[in-house]
Amino acid sequence: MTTNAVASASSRLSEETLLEMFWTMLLSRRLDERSWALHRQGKIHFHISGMGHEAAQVGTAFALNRGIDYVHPYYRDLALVLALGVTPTDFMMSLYAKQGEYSSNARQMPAHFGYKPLNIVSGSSPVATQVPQAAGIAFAIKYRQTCGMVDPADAAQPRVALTCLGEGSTSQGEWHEGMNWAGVHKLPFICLVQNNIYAISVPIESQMAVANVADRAAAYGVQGVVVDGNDVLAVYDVMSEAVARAYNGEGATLVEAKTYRPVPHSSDDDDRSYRTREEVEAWKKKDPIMRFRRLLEEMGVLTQAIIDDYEVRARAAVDKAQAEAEAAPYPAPEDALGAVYAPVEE
Ligand SMILES: Cc1ncc(C[n+]2csc(CCOP(=O)(O)OP(=O)(O)O)c2C)c(N)n1
Ligand SMILES: [Mg+2]
Repeated sequence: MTTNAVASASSRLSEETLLEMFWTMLLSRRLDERSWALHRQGKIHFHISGMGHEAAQVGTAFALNRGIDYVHPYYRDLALVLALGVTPTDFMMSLYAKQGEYSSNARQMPAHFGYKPLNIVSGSSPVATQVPQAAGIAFAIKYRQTCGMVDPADAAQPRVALTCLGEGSTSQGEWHEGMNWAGVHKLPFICLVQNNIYAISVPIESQMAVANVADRAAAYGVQGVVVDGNDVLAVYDVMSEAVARAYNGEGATLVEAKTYRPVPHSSDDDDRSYRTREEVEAWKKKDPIMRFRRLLEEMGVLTQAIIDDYEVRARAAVDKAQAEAEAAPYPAPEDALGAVYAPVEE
């Protein structure tokens, strides 16, 4: 094939889309930073961060048919869900656990993202439980497309189910079960492993005896791909191929995005106990937002004036989200007793 014939999907992105990707990554980072500050001020009880993972997540979201495909995220997926349509106010409402919170009326923990209108499926706290659930959704997609008993328009709609987790969580049995199911049934399924080399304090070498999570794909009969998770366009390219594979009935893909978490695991972790400051500082030179910024500047797509404008708008969006969440009431205490069991019909 000639070079032209293999032109990457990202080379066809418009300047407008490239800027939208950058904006989403920046907004996610600013929202994330504010969330840490709110926790340290004692205003919210918990935050778990997506910092450092923005390229892996935004590159993924932009390769999907957003609102049509199903996404079963994990707790680090703030940039992913923002790209899918969750708003900063939605997120702040969950941090503050306020009445009317978008996913569960404040019953779910923050960062357990779920939003039915956007096909975002909320997960449970035990890690990797989302994998067999997402493989089940992929099975349902394929069943609807092939069983001939459903709405023909729905059956004709190409769809994929995507789920995310960290590399440490691939040690859980659920991951293997979900991957195996996806391979056996050749499902329209993508598993994105965001490999930040730690599971809280446990480094990757204590977690697995192979170099890459994606090396295990062969054991399930699915395609395995390793990608630089700090390069948003590289992620977009491999994800675009994985989505095309799913849409074309060619089966599942395991994408491993290599990245880093430059902050503690959560607001309740102190990472100084298990890694050096030098390691964290070295990572900052690979920050995915700085990297994308440099690329877009070189391409002449991004200017200082645009960045200044984005910073002002991101700050305004985060301020507004915080103000709206602070002003909202808490749910009534008796709300905690409802929405667990179906009402008993007298
Ligand atoms: C089954 C289970 N065991 C332990 C935990 C506690 N826990 C929450 S997140 C986490 C680390 C997961 O690490 P990784 O999968 O690498 O994802 P990362 O947080 O690094 O993105 C652990 C051990 C849990 N939630 N569920
Ligand atoms: Mg990890």
